[in-house]
Amino acid sequence: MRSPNLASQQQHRRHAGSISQRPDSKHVMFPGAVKSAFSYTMRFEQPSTYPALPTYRVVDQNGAVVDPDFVPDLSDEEVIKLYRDMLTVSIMDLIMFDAQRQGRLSFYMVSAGEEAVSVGTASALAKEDVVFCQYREQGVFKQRGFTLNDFMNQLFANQKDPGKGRNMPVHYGSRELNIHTISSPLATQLPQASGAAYALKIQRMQDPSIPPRVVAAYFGEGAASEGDFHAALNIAATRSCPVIFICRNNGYAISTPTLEQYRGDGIASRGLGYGIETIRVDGNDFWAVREVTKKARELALQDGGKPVLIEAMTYRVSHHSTSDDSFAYRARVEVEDWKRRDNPIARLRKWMEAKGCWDENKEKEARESIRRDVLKAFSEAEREKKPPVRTMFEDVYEHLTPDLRKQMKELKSQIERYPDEDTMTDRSLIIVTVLFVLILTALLTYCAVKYVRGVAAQSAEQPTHFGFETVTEGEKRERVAGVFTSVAESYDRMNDLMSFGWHRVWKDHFVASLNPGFSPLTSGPDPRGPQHILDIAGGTGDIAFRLLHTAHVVNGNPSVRVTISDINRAMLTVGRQRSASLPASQQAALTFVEANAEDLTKTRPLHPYPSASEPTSHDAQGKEEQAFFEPATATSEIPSNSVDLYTVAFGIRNFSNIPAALREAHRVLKPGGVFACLEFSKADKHPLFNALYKEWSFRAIPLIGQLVAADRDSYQYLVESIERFPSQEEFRDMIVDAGFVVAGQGYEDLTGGVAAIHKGMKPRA
Ligand SMILES: Cc1ncc(C[n+]2csc(CCOP(=O)(O)OP(=O)(O)O)c2C)c(N)n1
Ligand SMILES: [Mg+2]
Repeated sequence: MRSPNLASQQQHRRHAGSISQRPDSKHVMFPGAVKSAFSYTMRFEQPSTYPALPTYRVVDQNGAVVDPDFVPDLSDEEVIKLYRDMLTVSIMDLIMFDAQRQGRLSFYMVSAGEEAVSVGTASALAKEDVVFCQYREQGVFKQRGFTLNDFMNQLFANQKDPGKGRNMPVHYGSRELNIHTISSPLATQLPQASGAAYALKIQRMQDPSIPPRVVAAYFGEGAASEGDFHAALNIAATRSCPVIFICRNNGYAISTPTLEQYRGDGIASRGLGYGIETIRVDGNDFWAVREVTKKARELALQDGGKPVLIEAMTYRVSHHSTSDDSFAYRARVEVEDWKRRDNPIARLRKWMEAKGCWDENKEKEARESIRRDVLKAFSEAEREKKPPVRTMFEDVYEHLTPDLRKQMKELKSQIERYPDEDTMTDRSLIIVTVLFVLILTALLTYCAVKYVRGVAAQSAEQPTHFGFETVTEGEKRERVAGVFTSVAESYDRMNDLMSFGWHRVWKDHFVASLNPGFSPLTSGPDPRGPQHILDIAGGTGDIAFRLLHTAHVVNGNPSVRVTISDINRAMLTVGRQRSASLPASQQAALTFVEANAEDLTKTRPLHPYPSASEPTSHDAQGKEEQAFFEPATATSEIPSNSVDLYTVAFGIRNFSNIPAALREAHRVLKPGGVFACLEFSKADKHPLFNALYKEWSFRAIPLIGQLVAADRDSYQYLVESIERFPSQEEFRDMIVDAGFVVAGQGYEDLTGGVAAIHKGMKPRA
C-alpha cells in the first residue's frame, strides 16, 4: 500500500514541474532548464577555462594539520584501532600476494596505497548503513568487523566461506556487517546502491521510528566509465536517494591511465552535472576522508535524503591484481615515488607520533602481532575442508532446474565410481603420474634404441663443442657469459628441459635443508638472528627468492638479507625484474651485484632503487632508469668474514677456476658460516639409468634447445659442462682443500645422483 506521506510528496513534485515560458522573462523557463539566463552572444563553454575542483586536505604529507578548523573527534585508542586496521590490510595484502605467487590461492588483489580511503570513509559510517564495494576495499570490511578468519575462509574457498567457495577470491560479503557481496562486472553495484538507498528512504517514510540509514557505494574511476555509473547517479539524484558515492580515483583502470579514461575534471565534475553535492578529497589523508564522509552522511540524510559524491584522489601502488604486471605500462620510478612520498599509512603514523600516541616500538610490536595473526588465520583456513561438492548446485534456484538436475546426476555417478570425494583427486593424481611415467619411459626407450642402432658408433668422432674444448680461463669466462645471455630469458625452460622439471623439487629441497633465517647456533636465546646470505650465480633470483621466503615468512625472521651475485648482467636484470612481484619487505632485503665468484673484492652493484630519504624529481626519473640498466662504475668488496651462508645452485660447474672460487667462499664466510652448493652431478651409480640419462642429455637437450630457443650451441655447452664437472667425491675433496670441514660423506645425492648437494662449514677459529 502506498504511504500517504509518499503520495503527497509525489503530487507536490508534479505541480512544481508545471512551468511555462513567460513573456519578457530574462530567464529560461523551458521545462528542461529552469535557472538559465538568456544570452545574446554565442559562446560555447570550454571545460579548460574552468579551474579544476579543489582537493580537500586536513593533514599534509608530513603529518602536520593544515585545516585550521580541524578538531579530531576520536580518542587515541580509536585512532590507533583504525591505524591498525590500515596496517592489517597492508600486511595481509603482502602475505596473500606472496601466497598467490606460491600457488596457494588462485587470485588476489592488493589495496596498497588506498588504505586511508577505505578505512577512513568506513570509520564515518554507521553500523546500520548499507555498503556496496568494488573489490579493492578490504579496509572497509576490516573496519566494519570482518575478521582475518573471514577474509581467509573466503580466499581459500573453504567450508567456512559463507559463499561456499563459489566466488573468486576477494569477492567478500557479509550480511551481518551490511556489506553486499562483491561482484566482478564493474559498476553493477552502483544502480543497486541507488535502489537500496531508495528502499531505505521509503522504509523510513513508512516507519519513521527506523533509525536513519545511508548507503555507501565504492567504485573506481575506471568503473565510472560504465553506463551503470551514470544511470545510478541520475536515478539517485532524481529520486533523492540517501547514497554516498565514493570514488577511489587511483589513476589506473588496470593498464588504462586516467588520461585515457576521461577528458573532464575527474569524476567529481560529473557529480555536479547530475545535480549532486560533490567534494574532491586527498585520499591519502586519513583525516580528510573521514571528515568528508562524516559530512557527506549528514548531507545524505538531509531534506528527506539525497545523494552525495566523494572523489578520493589516491594512487594504486600495487599491480592491478596477481594477474597483472603493471611495469609493462608504467615506470617503476613512478610507483616508488608514490610509495615513498605519499603513503597514507606513513602519513597517519606521522600525525600520531606528533601527537605522542605512537612510536617506533609500538609500530614494531603492532606489525609483528598483526603478521602472526594473519599467518595463523592463513594456515587455519588453508587446512580447512572444502565445501561439499553438492553445494555447487544449491542456492541459485529454489528448485533445481532440469539442466542442473542432469549435471548433478552425472556428478553423482562419478562420485559413486569414486565413493570418497577426496580420494577422487588422489586417484586422478595417480593416473596423471602413471601417464607421465609411461611417456617418460617411452622417450627413454626411444633414445636407448637409437643408441643401440649405432648412433653410439659415431660418438667417438663426434665434434666436441667448447664445453669440452680446452680454452683459457679468460676465454671461458667470456663464453660462459655469452651462453647465459643467450638463455637468460628462457632460463626456467632450459632448467626444465635439463632436469625434466626436477630442478624445482631439488631447489626446494636445497633451501629447506638450509632452513635460512633459523640458526640454532646464534649466541642469544632466539635462533632467528640477522643473517647475510650470499647467493652466487643466482642472477634470476630463483634460489634467493626461496631463501627469503623461508626466512621471512616460514621462519618469521625479517632480519635476513640476501645478496645476489652473478657474472652476467642480463641474468641479474631478469632477477631484478622478477623480484618486483615479491612483497616490498623482501624486495628491500635484496641486493644485486655483478661479480666474478673467484674475486669478490670487486663487485659492481646493480643500481638500487632510490631510498626513502632520497628525494627524486620527475626529471631524474629517466636517469635513474638508465642507471638501473647500465653497469655501475664503482666497485665494492664483499668483506672477509661477513657472510653467514654462501649458496651456489647450478652455477659452480661454469666457474673457470673452481678451487679459486672455493677459496673466495671461505674468505667471505664468517667462522661457523656454511658453504652450500647444488649442482648437476654424476648418476653413474646405476649404469642403465646413467646410459639413458646421458643419451637424454646429449641427444635430446641440444635438439630441444635448437627447437625451443633456436640455440643449439648454448644448450650443447650446458650438457657438456655437466659431464666435465668433477664427481661427487672429487668435488667434496676440493671443498675440503679450500679449508672447509664436511659432515659424513660431505654430499647428498638427489635423483640417483643426477644432482647433488654439497655442504661445508668454515671452522670456528
Ligand atoms: C563490465 C566490466 N568490464 C571490464 C571488466 C574488467 N576489469 C576488471 S577491473 C577493471 C579496471 C577497473 O578500474 P577502476 O574502476 O579504476 O578500479 P581499480 O582497479 O583501479 O581499483 C577492469 C577493466 C569488468 N570486471 N567488468
Ligand atoms: Mg582505478
